[in-house]
Amino acid sequence: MVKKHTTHQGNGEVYGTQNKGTAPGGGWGALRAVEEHMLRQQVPFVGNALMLSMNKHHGFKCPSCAWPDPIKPAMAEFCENGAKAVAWEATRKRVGPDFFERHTVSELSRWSDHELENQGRLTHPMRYNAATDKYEAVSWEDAFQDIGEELKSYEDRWRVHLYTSGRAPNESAFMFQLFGRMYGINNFPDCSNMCHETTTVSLPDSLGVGKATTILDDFDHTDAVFIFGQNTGTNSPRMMGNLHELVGRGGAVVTFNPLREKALVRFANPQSPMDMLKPSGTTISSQYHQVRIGGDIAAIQGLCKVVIEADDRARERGEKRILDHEFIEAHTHGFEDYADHCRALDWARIERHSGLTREAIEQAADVYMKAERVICCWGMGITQQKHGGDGVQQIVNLLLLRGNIGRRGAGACPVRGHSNVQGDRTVGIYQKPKEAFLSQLDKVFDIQSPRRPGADVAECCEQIVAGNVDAFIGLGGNFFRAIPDIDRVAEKTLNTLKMTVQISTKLNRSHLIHGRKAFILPCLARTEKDVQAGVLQTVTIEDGMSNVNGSTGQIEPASPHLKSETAIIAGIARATLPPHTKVDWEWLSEDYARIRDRIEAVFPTMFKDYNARVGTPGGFHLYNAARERVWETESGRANFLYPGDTLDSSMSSPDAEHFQLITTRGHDQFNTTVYSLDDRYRDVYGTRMVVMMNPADIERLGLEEGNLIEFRAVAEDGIERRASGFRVMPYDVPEKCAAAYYPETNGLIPIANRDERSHTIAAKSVPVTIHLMDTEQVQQQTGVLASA
Ligand SMILES: Nc1nc2c(c(=O)[nH]1)N[C@H]1C(S)=C(S)[C@@H](COP(=O)(O)OP(=O)(O)OC[C@H]3O[C@@H](n4cnc5c(=O)[nH]c(N)nc54)[C@H](O)[C@@H]3O)O[C@H]1N2
Ligand SMILES: Nc1nc2c(c(=O)[nH]1)N[C@H]1C(S)=C(S)[C@@H](COP(=O)(O)OP(=O)(O)OC[C@H]3O[C@@H](n4cnc5c(=O)[nH]c(N)nc54)[C@H](O)[C@@H]3O)O[C@H]1N2
Ligand SMILES: [Mo]
Repeated sequence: MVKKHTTHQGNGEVYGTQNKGTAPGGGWGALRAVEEHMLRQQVPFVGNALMLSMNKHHGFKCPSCAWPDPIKPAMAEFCENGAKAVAWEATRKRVGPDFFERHTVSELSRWSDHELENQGRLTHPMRYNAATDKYEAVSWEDAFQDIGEELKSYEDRWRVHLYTSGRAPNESAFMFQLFGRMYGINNFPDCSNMCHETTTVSLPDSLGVGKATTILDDFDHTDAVFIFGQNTGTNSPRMMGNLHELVGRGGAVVTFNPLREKALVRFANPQSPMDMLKPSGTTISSQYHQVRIGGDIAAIQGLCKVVIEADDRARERGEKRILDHEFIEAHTHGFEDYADHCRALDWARIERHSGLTREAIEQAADVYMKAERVICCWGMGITQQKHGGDGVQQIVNLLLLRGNIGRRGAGACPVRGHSNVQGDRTVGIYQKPKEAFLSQLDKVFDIQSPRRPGADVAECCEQIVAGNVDAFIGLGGNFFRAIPDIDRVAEKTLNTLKMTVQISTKLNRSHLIHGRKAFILPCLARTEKDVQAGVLQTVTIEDGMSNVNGSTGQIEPASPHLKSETAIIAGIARATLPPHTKVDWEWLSEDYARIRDRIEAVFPTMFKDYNARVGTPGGFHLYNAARERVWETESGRANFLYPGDTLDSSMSSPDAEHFQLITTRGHDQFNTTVYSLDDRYRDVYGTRMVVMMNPADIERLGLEEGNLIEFRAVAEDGIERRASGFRVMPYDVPEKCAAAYYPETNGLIPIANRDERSHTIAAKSVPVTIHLMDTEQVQQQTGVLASA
C-alpha cells in the first residue's frame, strides 16, 4: 500500500513579520521561550529542578547539541534550546495503545511532523497489523522473538541496515555495533553521514585527526574566532556565551554565512544581567561576510592569498614575517605548492565564486593576521556541500599558515551536532571499520567480525531504492524524514522492505514509512532514571571537543513499560544470534559498567580506567594527536591540501541559471523534531513553508512577497522532484541563493547530490528552479492546507 505523506507544516497559516529585525538573539525572548515551551509540554514543577541538574556532575547531559560544558558550570548551565529539548522529552503527554487504536497509519501519514511528535512520549512496544493498518500493543518478548525470527530468516544478511542517530550514548552504540558485527554486517548508516562525515573523512588527510583540536579553554584564550556556515544562536546557543565573552574582552568574531543570522549579528546573553538591560544586546560579529552558497573555498583561498602575499612583501622589505615559517618548516607538508596556487589565483575569479569583494576578503584577512591566536569553527554550511571536504581542508590551510593548531587559544573546531554523534563513532559505529579495531573487537569477544565495508546513509538509500534492502533497524532518530530523496525512498520502503524496527521516544514519520512487518520499540530518554537490576545506571556521552561525561537520568520514566536502549538491543541480539555465542547480552545490559569495561578492553589506551574516570567532574578528555602537534598522516606532517578545479563545477557555478537552495533549521526545531512553527531569529511566525530570497531575484522572476511557489530540482538524473506551497519572503541573502526549512524540502535533494569523498548529503546547495504556482495549483494547495 502506498501512503500519501504530507510534507507540509502549515495549517492555513499566515506568516508574520512581528518584531522585524530589531530584537537581538538571546535576551528576554529566550527566557520567554523557555517558559512557554515548558508550559506547552505540561512539564510540571519538577521540570525546574530537572533543569538545574542539567550538564552538572551527577546530573544528566543535555540531549540537544554537542557543545561542551565548562568544568565549573554556572548555576543554570543550559540554553533556550536545551530547555526546549528537555521540555519536549519530559512532556506529560503520552502516546499509548489507545492512541494507535484510534488512528490508522494511513491517517497518521497525513499529519505534520510537529503534530506527530507533539502527541507525547511512546509508552508501549507496538507491532504493525496490515489487516487493520494500525499499530497494536505487543509484549516485549513477542516483539524480540518476532524480530529475531525475521532476522534469522534472511539468506543475505547484508540486506539488513542498522542506523544510529547521535543521541545514543556510548553504551548502547557499542552494543549495537557489536550486535551488527556478530550478525555479520558492517551496514551502519549513521546520522553523521548527513552531517559532519565530511569532516571525519577530510580532516584526517590534513591533520591526522577527525575531531576538534580545540577544548573549551581555548575559547578563553583566543583573539579571534572565524565561523564558517554554522548558525550558533540556534544550534549551539551555549557557544554564544563564549563568543559574547570573547567580544567583551576585545576579541573578534568574523562570520561567513550567506544568511544574516540574527544571533551572530547581535546577541543579549540571558546569563548576563548587564546585557539584559540593553535593548539591542551586544554586537557579536565585527565582520559578517555574506558569501555565496558554496563560495567558501574561493573566499578562504582569497584570505590565504592576502596573508601569503603580505608575507612575501614583508620578506622583500625585511620586515617581521606574517606566516609562522618555523611551524610551516617543522610541521607541514605542501606549503610551497599551496602558496603558489594562491598567488596565481585571479581576484576576479575569487570574487565571482565567493560572491565577496576583494576589499571584504582583505578586511577579514587583516583580522586574521593581527590576531595572535585564531580558532576556526565550521558547521553544515561547509560540510553539507558537494565539495565539502575541500572546504574543510581550506579552513585548515588558513590555520596552518600562522601555526594556529596545537597552541593554546587556537585550533580547528568543527561544531558537531547531536550530543553524542562523536562518541557513537568513537565506539565503533562505522561502516568502514579499521582492521586494528576489528581485530581487537574479535579478540575481546572471541568473534569473527566481517571485513567487507558496509553502507552509509547515501548507500543505504540507494539500496532501498534499488529494492536491495530487507530490513532496517533504527537506534533512535527519524531516518525516513532526515534523508534526501525522501519520496523515492519512502515509496520503495513501503513496497519492498520486509521489516522496519524503530527504537524511539516519540512518534515520527519513520514509524509510518514502514516495512511489511514493523515495530515501534519505546525507550527511556536521557532525562529519565535508568534502573537495571535495582541499580541506577549512568551512561556516557562524548561532546564535540572529545570530553567524555557521565549522564544520569533524574526523573521517573514516561511509562513503566519502557526499556533502555541497551536492554532493547540485548533483547534483539539474544533472539537473533545463536545461543552458544560467548556474549551474555542480558548480563552486560544489567550493569553499564560492564559494557564500559568491554569498551576499555577494545580501546585500552583511549578509554584507560574508563569506569573510574566517568566520575571526574567535567569528564575526561580523549587524546587528540594534532592538538599535541603529532601528525598521524601519511606524510607525518600537517598537509596543505587543495582541489584542482572544483571552483568551476557546472552545477555550482555562479553563472548557472538555477538557484542554490539551503535547507536548514529554524529556531524552534531539533532536526526533524519541530517544536513550533516559529523561527524568531528569522522573523518567521506560524509557518515553516517559506522561501527566503533576495529581493532582486523576486523581482527578476516577476514574483511578489507572499506568492506561493513551487521548487523544481535541477538534477542530472532527469528525475522530476518538486515541492510546492512555499511563500516568497524577501531576505538578506545573496542573489541566486535561497533558503527554506529542512525537512520540508528533503524530497528535492537527489541522493547523488553529495560530497564525493564522504558521501555527506549536500543539503546546503540543492540546485532548484523557482516557479509561481498557477491558480489551480494554489487552489489545490490551499485546499490541502485548509483540510490539514
Ligand atoms: N536547537 C537545535 N540545535 C541543534 C540542532 C537543531 O536542529 N536544533 N541540530 C543539531 C545538529 S544534528 C547539527 S548537525 C547542528 C547543525 O548546526 P549548523 O551547522 O548551524 O546547521 P544549520 O542549521 O543547517 O545551519 C547551517 C548554517 O550554514 C549557513 N550556510 C549555508 N550554506 C552556506 C555556505 O555555502 N557557506 C557558509 N559559510 N554558510 C552557509 C546557513 O545559512 C546556516 O546559518 O546543530 C545541532 N544543534
Ligand atoms: N535537508 C536536510 N536534511 C538533513 C539536514 C539538513 O540540514 N538538511 N541535516 C542532517 C543532519 S545534520 C542530521 S544529524 C540528521 C538528523 O537525523 P536523525 O538523527 O535521524 O533525526 P532526529 O530528528 O534527530 O531524530 C528525532 C527522533 O529521535 C527519537 N529520539 C529522541 N531522543 C531519543 C533517545 O534518547 N533515544 C532514542 N532511541 N530515540 C530518541 C525521537 O523518536 C525523535 O522523533 O538529519 C540530516 N538531514
Ligand atoms: Mo547533525
